[in-house]
Amino acid sequence: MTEMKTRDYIALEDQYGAHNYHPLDVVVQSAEGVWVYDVEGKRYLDCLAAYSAVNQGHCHPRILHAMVEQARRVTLTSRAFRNDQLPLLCKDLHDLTGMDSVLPMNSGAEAVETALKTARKWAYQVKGIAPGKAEIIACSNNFHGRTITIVSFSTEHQYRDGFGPFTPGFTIIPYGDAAALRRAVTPDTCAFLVEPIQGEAGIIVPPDGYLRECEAICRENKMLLILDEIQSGLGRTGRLFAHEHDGVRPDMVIIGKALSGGYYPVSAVLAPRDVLGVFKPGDHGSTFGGNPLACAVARAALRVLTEEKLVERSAELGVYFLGRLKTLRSPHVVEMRGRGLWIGIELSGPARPFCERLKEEGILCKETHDRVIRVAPPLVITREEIDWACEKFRGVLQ
Ligand code: IF1
Repeated sequence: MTEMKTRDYIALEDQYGAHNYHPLDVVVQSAEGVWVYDVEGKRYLDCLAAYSAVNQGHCHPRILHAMVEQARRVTLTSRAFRNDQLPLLCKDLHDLTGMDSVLPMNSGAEAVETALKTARKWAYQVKGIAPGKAEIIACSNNFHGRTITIVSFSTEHQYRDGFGPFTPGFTIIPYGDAAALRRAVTPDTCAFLVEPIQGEAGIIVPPDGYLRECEAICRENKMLLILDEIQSGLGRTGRLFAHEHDGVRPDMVIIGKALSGGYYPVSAVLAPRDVLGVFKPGDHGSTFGGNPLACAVARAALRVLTEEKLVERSAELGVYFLGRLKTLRSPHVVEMRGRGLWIGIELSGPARPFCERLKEEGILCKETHDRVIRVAPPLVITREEIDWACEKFRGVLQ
């Protein structure tokens, strides 16, 4: 076959791939920093960053180097044996976050499931809730992953349709309303799972002090505050964790995505020892969880985050980017909101056509919940690249 073109790749994927996504018709062949290149050599500014998994920028050389060097030594031992990378990652995460215990997993959903299992075990062992009665509260419009238990407490019809029967033991409350949390608590409630900023829901920033009030309610009712920082964490909102904007201290923090800089699925649950201490050997685990390659990649990804001051960049350039976007005058825009380099442009109508037009202009964005354009570039973006992007947004939105 002569050189394959975009349409040839799309045809192959259509023919042999399951159709569980509706991607933009761009076939990426390579990427570096904020830029991705398609099979025809066209360049795009990536304003999705793989849903904040490449905060460090695509193909960061230091993470690549760490991955290659570790891959030459050993990639996987299983947890039946120990390895020399996991202890170092646990120490690095302690030093970075102050949490004194780490349970490493692979995908974000696996880390969320791990946090749910921890909360239930803690309910029975520590809080003394009757076996099988533990309740966990979550918010409407949440996104925590795609397993059957996690979609059991999703409020998005499409994520649940056809996947029943569902896992019991979850209560849903509106997001951003601490009084609703207080009303939903029962003696059997063991935890509240929440995103500090709701990503998939459309970058919904809760009222100031919301998380602080939720923390107080959790303390008063002896229940665990579990924060899902898989997307909002690791610099995306201009702080290491989004919950720092509210100054709260969660009982469990769930991280993933940028924990590997996009090189490898790495996730983890961070918690005080008396919370993760509910697990005894054999209670929980996974084949790849805590493998030396994942840990070496994660250690390099965290080093890049801190040494290249990406959290500070996100804070400073996020204010700049949102400020520039807010000067746009467009009949289509209802609201522009966000925190750090995590911006949502809410439109009066479907966002997909605008994402298609932006693609033609060399910007890759993804609509979320039909009417919001999500703008979340890698945190290595420069002011000049933001200016270039703003001109494209102006051209398409005005
Ligand atoms: C898809 C959404 C984003 C997450 C939070 C847990 C997970 C995610 C806050 C699970 C994952 C990904 C999943 C991916 C698209 C993307 C997504 F559109 F699905 F909802 F980011 F908003 N908690 N989000 O954002 O982590 O198991 O995927 O590693 O499923 O299409 P995962």
